[in-house]
Amino acid sequence: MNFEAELQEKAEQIDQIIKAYLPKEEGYQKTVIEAMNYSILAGGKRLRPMLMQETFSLFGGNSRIVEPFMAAIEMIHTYSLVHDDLPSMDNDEYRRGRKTTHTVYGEGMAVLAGDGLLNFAFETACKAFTFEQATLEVAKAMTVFAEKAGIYGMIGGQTADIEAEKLAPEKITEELLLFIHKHKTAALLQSAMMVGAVLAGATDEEVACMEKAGYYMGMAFQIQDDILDVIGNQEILGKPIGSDEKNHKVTYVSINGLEKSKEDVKNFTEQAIQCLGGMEKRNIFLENLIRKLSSRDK
Ligand code: GRG
Repeated sequence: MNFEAELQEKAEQIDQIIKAYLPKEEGYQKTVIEAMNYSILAGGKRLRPMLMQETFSLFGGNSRIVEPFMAAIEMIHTYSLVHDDLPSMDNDEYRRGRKTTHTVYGEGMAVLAGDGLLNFAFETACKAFTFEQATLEVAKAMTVFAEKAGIYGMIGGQTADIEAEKLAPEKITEELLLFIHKHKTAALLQSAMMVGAVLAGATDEEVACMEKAGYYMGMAFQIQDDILDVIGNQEILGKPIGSDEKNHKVTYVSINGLEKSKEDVKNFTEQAIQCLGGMEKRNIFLENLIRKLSSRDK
């Protein structure tokens, strides 16, 4: 099977796993659950669960214990998008080719849907404790999962990002920008790879290598995101381009220019793949996935 076909097949399987863990739309809380499911079923590349599953398999994992965490990380990611799109944050009308959650359900319900997804992510990940094997690994994975999504991870990055919007452009140093990218974007990719490794029983050293790989990947991913905001195709992206300029945002591209940014996407990608090269076994699909992301158009 070629890479594209394999990618599509895996994404479809992941969709099934996610669907199996979604809450039922019933009861007096039906509306918030509908809004949660609307957001998560809007599509998306399912990159984080895929990275988790592939890293799990890289370290020899072959059970279904990773599945609740795969669904859970997509819930965390989706909540962050729902909240990021709110009028009080980026105020975006389209995401994943559909109207954003607050546009359809109203702002209050979108806040709750994001909160609901965040909380339900932990309820879902906890289901891994009911599997027979590996309770210690699940506890370790839960620790990584919680930390990378929180104030020392994604929320920390989003905080610095929002504050940076109020700074004069010359006050935004490369160091601050790298902090933002590392936390806002890379933290969840690190979480995906580290949780996959931990659940498969990888050593602390191997998990640390996955943290590094996730960091490099995250940098490449965010720079490519900034590039697409300038030269991407709105139809393919499923959201408007030019939003960074509209919001007067200093980005990697506005500091370093398009050409250097493109080069750095390649460099960070190769560094991520080098981290994987140091492992005992290889997962060629995972390496190809990381390469593919460096030239993604959505
Ligand atoms: C609100 C706590 C909080 C955090 C928001 C994720 C995020 C932080 C903001 C969204 C905007 C943004 C540019 C985030 C950087 C990460 C990123 C490029 C997310 C988009 O991820 P994809 O491309 O999306 O994997 P799909 O839709 O394919 O799942």
